[in-house]
Amino acid sequence: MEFIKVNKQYDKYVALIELNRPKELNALNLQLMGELRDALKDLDNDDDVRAIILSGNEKAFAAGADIKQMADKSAIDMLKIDQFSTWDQIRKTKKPLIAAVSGFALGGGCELAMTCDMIIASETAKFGQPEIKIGVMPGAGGTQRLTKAIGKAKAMELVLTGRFISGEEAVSYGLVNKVVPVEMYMYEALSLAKEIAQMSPIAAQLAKEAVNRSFETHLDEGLTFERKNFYLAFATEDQKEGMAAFVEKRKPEYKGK
Ligand code: CO8
Repeated sequence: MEFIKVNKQYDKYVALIELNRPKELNALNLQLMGELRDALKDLDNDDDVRAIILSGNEKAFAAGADIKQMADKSAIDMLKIDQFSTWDQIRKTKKPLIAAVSGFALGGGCELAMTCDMIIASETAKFGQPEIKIGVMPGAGGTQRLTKAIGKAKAMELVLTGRFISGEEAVSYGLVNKVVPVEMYMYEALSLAKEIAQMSPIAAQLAKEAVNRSFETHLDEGLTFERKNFYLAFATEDQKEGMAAFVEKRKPEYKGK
């Protein structure tokens, strides 16, 4: 891996992926995105991983798609490159995925953070969709996910002006779970990941799928999907263990079975 670093055991059951193109502010070129897709697939298949943190560095989570790589491309080139199939695979990651964002999360960087399940931000974080300033528009879900996260009025403002918002603002709009001082954001993301990693990993996967379904379908179908996943949870040993532990007043030991 050239443009990402993967630590499968950042903590017990918690893996960390760091975007690693610091000189380019982690601009998301095609190779980086391919590496990220492969790493997530690998972690998804690893029973020793129950939650994944995705981070950049203090200065940049990611400053967007690699503008230099796209600048000369025609519409047909972009169609043939079909980079969004990679994004679609990333979106299908089954394990809980937490973005730990410091510095710039712009354009594709903001979209990548929103593709994650939760966002922890540092006080220095800057979120934005500045594509309009370079003559294009968001293409990796920005117009959809940002609108669902923060509502039409604010999303329209950010997408049409390219303005950045701070971590504090992002929390107040519901885009971000929590904002903390820069020296704390990785710790905070890890605390959240560790808490989730204590749960049954199958229950976490089923619950994640069901929450995501609420964005993709109407209520009736979403409720049916939720119920099926709820019933499926009763096929696991973890369900027996979790409920027995409650009755016996002890801590559950989940095995992911
Ligand atoms: N692509 C390529 N290189 C970049 C990018 C980028 N998005 N962002 C920064 N860099 C490079 C700069 O060119 C510079 O390189 P060099 O030293 O060789 O000139 C280096 O990173 C450092 O950047 P700056 O000197 O500009 O640093 P500043 O601190 O002065 O400014 C900013 C930081 C404000 C973040 C500024 O770099 C900037 O405006 N960057 C571009 C932000 C942007 O427009 N992002 C949206 C890109 S388009 C997009 O994301 C489309 C998404 C849909 C498709 C997704 C597919 C992956």
